[in-house]
Amino acid sequence: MKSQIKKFRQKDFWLKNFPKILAIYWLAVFLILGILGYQIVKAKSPANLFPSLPADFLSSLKTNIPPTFPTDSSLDPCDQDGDGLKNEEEDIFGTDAENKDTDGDGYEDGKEVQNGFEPNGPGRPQSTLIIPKLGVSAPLLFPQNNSESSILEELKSGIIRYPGSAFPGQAANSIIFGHSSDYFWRSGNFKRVFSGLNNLEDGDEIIIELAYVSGFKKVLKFQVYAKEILWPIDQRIFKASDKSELTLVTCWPLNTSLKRLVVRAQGVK
Ligand SMILES: [Ca+2]
Ligand SMILES: [Ca+2]
Ligand SMILES: [Ca+2]
Repeated sequence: MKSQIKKFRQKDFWLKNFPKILAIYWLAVFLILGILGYQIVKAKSPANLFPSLPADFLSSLKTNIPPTFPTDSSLDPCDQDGDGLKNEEEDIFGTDAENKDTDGDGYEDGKEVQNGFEPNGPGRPQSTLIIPKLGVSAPLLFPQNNSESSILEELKSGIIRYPGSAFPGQAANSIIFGHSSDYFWRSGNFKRVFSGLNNLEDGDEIIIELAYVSGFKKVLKFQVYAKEILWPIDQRIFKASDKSELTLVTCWPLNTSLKRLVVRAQGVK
């Protein structure tokens, strides 16, 4: 008898509270859907193309990457004139290893190269990144500002060297970003320039052609040696190196910005 009363009370409880239970159920469903929707929109938002980059990213990058601007030549015996370019780098960029300011414009060779300027004359070099296997040939741009809006604007016209990382050919890591996908309504001819990056394998060639206003030209060759898929917050993306390296970075999987596909290549002489 007692158990019958108990069962009846339980049934009565569910009947009485059914509207409340239903309301709580749907509230929970909407809440979960809302959180999921927000996460998806957030992940795909252009404003979060670089969600991983902390505010102090640039300074951390500068500490991780070997210094390119030693102020005292005695710090680096390989940099004879103390302008921030090692002797071997001066050779690559056609500058004078015994003169801090080869073109005499008031800016040292190292600072001109690092900031994407011509160390042998006025202006900036035309720079092109070529990946023969993928049929990619795109202008390599050098934004001076590492804000997301600035980088996204530059990515409409090509691929970019991340500000603060090495100039290609310097004995350090040059970090290069390119789109693998982008919203259809956004302008630009390079929205999928790095969409085939996952097809690169060890030994594949990457070329950077530099054409300076002065007429000086240089072809830099690199070979792929590693490929990784990392979370955006993973600082290994910005691995330091004391050798000439390229790190190509793009959003992955395709049509998302959830993770980063990272292709590493080392300089070939
Ligand atoms: Ca030097
Ligand atoms: Ca020099
Ligand atoms: Ca100069």
